[in-house]
Amino acid sequence: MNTKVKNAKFEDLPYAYDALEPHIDARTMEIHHTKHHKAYYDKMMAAIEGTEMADLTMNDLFKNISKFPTGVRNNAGGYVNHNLFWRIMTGKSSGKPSGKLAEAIDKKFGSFGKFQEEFNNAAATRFGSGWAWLVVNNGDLEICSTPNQDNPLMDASECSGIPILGLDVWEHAYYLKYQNKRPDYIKAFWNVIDWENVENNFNEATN
Ligand code: MN3
Repeated sequence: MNTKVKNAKFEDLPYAYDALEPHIDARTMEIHHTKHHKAYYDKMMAAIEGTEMADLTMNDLFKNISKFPTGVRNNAGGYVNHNLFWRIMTGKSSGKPSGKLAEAIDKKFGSFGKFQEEFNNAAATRFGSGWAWLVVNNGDLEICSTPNQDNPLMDASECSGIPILGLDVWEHAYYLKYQNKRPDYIKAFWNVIDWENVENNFNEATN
């Protein structure tokens, strides 16, 4: 987020497209990354070229996003949201958080199970396209959701904080395998969370 927008890179996934099988299928991952994510990136780069936005850090762009065109909000959001999404998943999930993050979840939500319930609810009830988030807001964990490609770091976002875990609930993220059954996709997501990376995000956000 400290990189200048004009220097943003479109990166490969940190694992193979089939790494999250059977929970998230390879075809979905490949289309999601090479078509959807790539399109957000390309459109963002085209929109910022030659403007004052190009020299802002991504962080400053998000903090001032309400001043800029909606197309930038949508495409820069899509670019950044997916960067986070890929990195908080793995084919070798530990299944549960540990360390300081586990303690903070228990303290805030009562138990890991209650945390899951609340997160599932945020993801299932987000109408239309959007994201469910676990954020650190003023040092405290919160669950929330946003429409479209909004990110909690944007000044115009419905929820605020530093996102440490995000779930894409756009139909393109699950329709090939789960069709209209978003709750089944949400349930499957718990099998592929990279808790080590989420805990790193938590530690950075609470520093
Ligand atoms: Mn997506």
